[in-house]
Amino acid sequence: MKKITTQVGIIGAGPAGLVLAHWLKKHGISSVILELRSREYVEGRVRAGLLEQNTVDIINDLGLADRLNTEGIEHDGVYLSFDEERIHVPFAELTGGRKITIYGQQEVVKDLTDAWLEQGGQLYFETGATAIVDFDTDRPKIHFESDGGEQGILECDFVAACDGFHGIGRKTMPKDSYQSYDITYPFSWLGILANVAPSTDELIYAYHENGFALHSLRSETVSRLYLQVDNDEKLEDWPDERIWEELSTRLATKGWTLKSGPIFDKSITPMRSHMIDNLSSGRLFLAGDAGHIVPPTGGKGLNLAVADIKHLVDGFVDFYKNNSLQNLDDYTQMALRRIWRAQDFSNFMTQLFHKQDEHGSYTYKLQKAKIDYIKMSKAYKTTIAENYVGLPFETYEF
Ligand code: FAS
Ligand code: PHB
Repeated sequence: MKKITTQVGIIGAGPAGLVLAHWLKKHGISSVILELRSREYVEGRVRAGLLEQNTVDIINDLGLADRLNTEGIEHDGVYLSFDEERIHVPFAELTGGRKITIYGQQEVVKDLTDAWLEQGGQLYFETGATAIVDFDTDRPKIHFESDGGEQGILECDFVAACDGFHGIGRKTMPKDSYQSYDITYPFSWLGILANVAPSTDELIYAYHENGFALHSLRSETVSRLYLQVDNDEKLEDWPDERIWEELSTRLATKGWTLKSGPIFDKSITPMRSHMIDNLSSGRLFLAGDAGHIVPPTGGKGLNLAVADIKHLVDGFVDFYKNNSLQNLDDYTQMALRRIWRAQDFSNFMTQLFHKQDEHGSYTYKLQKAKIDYIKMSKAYKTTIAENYVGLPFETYEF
């Protein structure tokens, strides 16, 4: 039986687990990461692409942003389209210069994994955590099994379950220690990556009577686009021509054309809002998708995972530097404020831009009323702007 010891045992080498490992190292706190999947799989997984100002600042503070700062694409604003009419929200102007950066999640994962291994960091790929025990003591243990079937135990002071929605972290939490909240939306996102220059300088979120569409990007030569589809639709129902046709229709506006090109990645993602209102039990702490899922319409998933880590690191540093558990006891409270903010904003954007009822219905009229108010109100634009770029951490210290 393989035995490993460390200060913080981390389950999952996604954005949450990797940022945590690097940030703890910066404070001289050791950690070991267990990752169920292979390095190729984790680095090849196509997911988010929108980084909030806070996330970019944190990766820079960790000294891991060389490629992000050269290849990431900064945006000052976003286009909101409704019934083929487009308005612009200049969020840098409305938030004192805060911006978003478009940089693929898998690029973030590649950069942080490369740096962690180059610095001699311990990261076991194809090694799944199978059980978390003794987390009600001061020496919790993570039982793990590597792909080759080798069993092992990782003994530590704290367990950080950064193992996503399907991980064992949340499943290990005592059921009576939290309340959970769930919404599954009656639609999904069909997402594509295509080798074609983006047809827009900033993102376009579009409501159309055929359904939602989003024009995002990954570089000057790669576009990332999404379409609202019904939950029972399959990729085989969507040949490339039909995808480009529908994108052109839904993103249409006078004097603008969508360029199409070869699609090299296609996936359908269900849309859900999920969270539990307690992120720790004893020495077990949850962060990221392990504790909460938001629909991607607000671009919050990855950013919320990184924000949790800021509060968790505050807790671990307080323990190892001041021998105090105060900040760790406050972890859930501090993280929940931002999580509910992101839940609300992501739900708002999802309700505003997705087709949910007949065109012309009362629901549609309310969506239209919101868009008209955004058009006429600087205050409303500012609300959307500050939520979209992400509120500074100090805002939540009330
Ligand atoms: P992650 O899920 O990224 O990482 C968890 C890791 O834990 C995984 O690598 C997993 O293999 C590992 N793991 C699980 N169980 C384990 C075990 N027992 N032992 C060891 N390791 C284990 N957000 C957006 O903002 N925009 C998007 O467009 C967007 N698209 C998405 C598309 C999809 C299909 C999904 C699922 C999510 C998407 N998201 C998007 C949200 C996404 O970005 C997440 O919020 C982000 O990955 C969360 O990061 P982590 O919490 O680190 O979890
Ligand atoms: C993306 O670029 O993948 C992206 C951008 C904004 C979103 C969701 C996804 O709201």
